[in-house]
Amino acid sequence: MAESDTHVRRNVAYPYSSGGWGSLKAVTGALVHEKVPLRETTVLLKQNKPDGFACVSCSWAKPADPHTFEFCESGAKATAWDLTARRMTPQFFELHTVTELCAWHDHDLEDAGRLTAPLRYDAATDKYVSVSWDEAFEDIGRELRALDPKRVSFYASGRASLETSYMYQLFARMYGTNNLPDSSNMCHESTSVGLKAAIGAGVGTIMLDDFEKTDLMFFFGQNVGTNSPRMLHQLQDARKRGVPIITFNPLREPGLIKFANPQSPVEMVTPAHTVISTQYHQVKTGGDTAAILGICKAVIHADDRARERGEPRVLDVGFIEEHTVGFEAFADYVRVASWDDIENVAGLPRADLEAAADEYMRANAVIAHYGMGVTQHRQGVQTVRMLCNLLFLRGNVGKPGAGPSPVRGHSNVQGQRTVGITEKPELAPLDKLASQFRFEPPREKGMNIVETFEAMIEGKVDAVINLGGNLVRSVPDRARTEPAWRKLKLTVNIATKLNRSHLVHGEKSYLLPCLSRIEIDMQAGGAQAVSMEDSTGCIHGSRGVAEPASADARSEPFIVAELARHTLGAQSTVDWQRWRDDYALVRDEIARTYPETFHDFNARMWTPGGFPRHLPVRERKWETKSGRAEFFVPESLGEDPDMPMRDARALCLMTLRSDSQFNTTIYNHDDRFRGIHGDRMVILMCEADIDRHGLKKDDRVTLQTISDDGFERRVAGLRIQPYDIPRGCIGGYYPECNPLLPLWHYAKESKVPGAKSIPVHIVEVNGVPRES
Ligand SMILES: Nc1nc2c(c(=O)[nH]1)N[C@H]1C(S)=C(S)[C@@H](COP(=O)(O)OP(=O)(O)OC[C@H]3O[C@@H](n4cnc5c(=O)[nH]c(N)nc54)[C@H](O)[C@@H]3O)O[C@H]1N2
Ligand SMILES: Nc1nc2c(c(=O)[nH]1)N[C@H]1C(S)=C(S)[C@@H](COP(=O)(O)OP(=O)(O)OC[C@H]3O[C@@H](n4cnc5c(=O)[nH]c(N)nc54)[C@H](O)[C@@H]3O)O[C@H]1N2
Ligand SMILES: [Mo]
Repeated sequence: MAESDTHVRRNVAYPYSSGGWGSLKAVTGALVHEKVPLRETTVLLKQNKPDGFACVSCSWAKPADPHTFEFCESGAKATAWDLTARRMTPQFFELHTVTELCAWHDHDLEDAGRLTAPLRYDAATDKYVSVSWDEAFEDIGRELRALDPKRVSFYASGRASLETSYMYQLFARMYGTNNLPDSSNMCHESTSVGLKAAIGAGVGTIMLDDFEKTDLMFFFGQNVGTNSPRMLHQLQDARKRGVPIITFNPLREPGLIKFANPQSPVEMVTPAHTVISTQYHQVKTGGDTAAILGICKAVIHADDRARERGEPRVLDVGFIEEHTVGFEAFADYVRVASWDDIENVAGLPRADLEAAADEYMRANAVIAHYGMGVTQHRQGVQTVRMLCNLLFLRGNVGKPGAGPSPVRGHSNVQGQRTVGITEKPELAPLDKLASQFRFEPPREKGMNIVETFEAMIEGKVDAVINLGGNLVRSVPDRARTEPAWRKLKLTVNIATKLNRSHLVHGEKSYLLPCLSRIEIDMQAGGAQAVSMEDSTGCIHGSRGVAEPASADARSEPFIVAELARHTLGAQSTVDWQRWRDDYALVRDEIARTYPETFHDFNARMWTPGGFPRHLPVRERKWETKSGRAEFFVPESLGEDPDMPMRDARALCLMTLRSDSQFNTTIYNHDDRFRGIHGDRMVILMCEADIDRHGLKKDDRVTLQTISDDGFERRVAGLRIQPYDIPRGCIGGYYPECNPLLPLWHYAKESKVPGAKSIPVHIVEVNGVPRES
């Protein structure tokens, strides 16, 4: 208790809470900035409603009985960004060459508005020029037919619907490749690999009603206030029931500290904020394996003592015996682990970890939420497995109010994998697709993101098709990946707005403007709806309500169907035109391929709250190698192998999001929650490190990645901002810091780039080189 109290008191120093008046002001500001007409602002009332559209921002669950305003600041900004009154017409492109647009800031590119008509890059004028849809589809089809399918990659960014994603993977496979990289390759792939091995399902197991039944929640490396704010509703209700929340995060994140609910008038007019985290542990970056090990050590120690004294056991012995393998080896490892090592790597005192363990042992049902702070590390998969170890000790999987909760990113990133977007052939129902569509799908492994870019650098990729995304900005190692991208023969971009990856283009390049799913999607078969899967594995329908940004933009299913039709021609056994006109037919096919989850799909897609995917682990049926939940012995305490241990000047850089961005889309240059305004070229550093490195607040530094591969990776002009963060750890923004992240610095089992632990040196201060 004393532990919680001190943490609660420390919160007082933080002026920013998530939600509250600041949040409402930001939403209104976004609508005004985008010049959204008043009648369109009512569109927000349809956001995340059973008969409305699923928010284009994060993938958090949509409740069956939504609030009147079932949106958050981030979601409202994302909606305003799509509803904007601004347009990037072909006339705009007549006025600006691509070289000229390259000099624009990323923010200004997207801020110039929605793309309205299909465009083709014209090398003679260095401009994007108008092209008819038919010409575009015919030319892209012709180009693709002339290429080797193994040298073409089909990227999916995670926003496109289940219908579009299913069509997209089928198109790629009929064309002849499993090269289906997606954003989860940079995101929760460590979850897909780690959870699959541990519990037999690569997704989280909790649902919304588990929040009503849980006794304790952990947060490891997930910034809920910024990145999944609607979840604050459930957290706040749980806190009102007295449920403790224990957070592990190097940064003191205001969004994890307290919450002012903009939809609760009482909290808006009184300063009484609800405390979110009852314990807040500022673990060192990459220290989570060690921290979790410390908690496990305290739990197993307490159980050993209880056994000796003949007291009730601390472990859920019934669960461990009936449902798991590997417990003894794990327990032996934990018993001999040294507290000194644990404290050292976690950067936390033993007493803090014991305090967390005490709460854990008191709770009968525990949820572990986690995000990029866990997955984007060299040891990301191992940490996911350690989290499972911790949950297994007290049977916290497959019972009400308990389970792992990887909080997903893009609004349908989990769903696109569910319907076949994967480069791993064993994860796709290839035999099913073969018989359903009478073709022979490719059987060899395709390329994920890192592999696509490794191959591109070696000149082994000819074309990339982009269903959303901005890879030139989102992938690591910009100085190596951007020139490789420029050498592609063909880049095809299905997008709502112009971004850097369209300007840094291949020899041939097309820009195909699509509708946002906020918009009414009228096809030959009438107004169409689509569907997505949220972070809790529930599937929802989504129907657009706003006027389309342009009569000449097309829906994503339309564009994918036409690309497939023009590329595959008569060899295709699919009637793409019928699918294009009526997405219900696509849902019928999804139901045939995946009957356990999607049976009666068309009838069930409007179920309030969504319908749950088939997930046997919720009933403690483990689809693992052993048929049981698998304990795991970590190979190390989690130290990053690329971090030079004895180099006192080395710093560990994590790349972060602000509340004013959605990935590479920068709404503005503020980070309201962290109290940073007008500047994203910032390095968060603790006062002790500022002194130790002889720096002052607002100094501008150049960072250089520590590596011996012969490449110099630098980012200059980063302003020093004092912040509450552990010594040796610093924070910067994604994507500005991506040039520092080497392509080979990834989690070895999942190939997720280690964006949260980049080893760097300060090599310049205010333009003056530092002695090395
Ligand atoms: N508004 C908004 N919402 C978004 C997005 C967005 O950009 N903007 N992006 C979407 C996407 S695609 C994703 S994947 C999610 C991302 O959402 P999150 O998973 O929250 O990802 P990040 O903001 O990158 O960082 C997460 C947190 O990890 C902490 N952290 C860093 N290193 C460590 C570590 O070693 N250990 C621990 N315990 N913590 C660490 C950071 O301090 C930060 O608070 O959000 C989605 N939602
Ligand atoms: N250093 C570092 N790098 C990271 C991360 C990090 O934390 N640190 N995070 C990683 C993560 S978690 C992710 S998910 C990736 C994301 O990486 P990407 O998927 O490459 O990037 P996004 O910024 O999500 O894509 C934005 C673009 O999508 C297009 N778009 C927006 N809405 C739509 C739509 O409805 N349809 C279509 N077709 N296009 C649309 C717009 O043109 C917009 O410019 O980045 C990763 N990279
Ligand atoms: Mo993500």
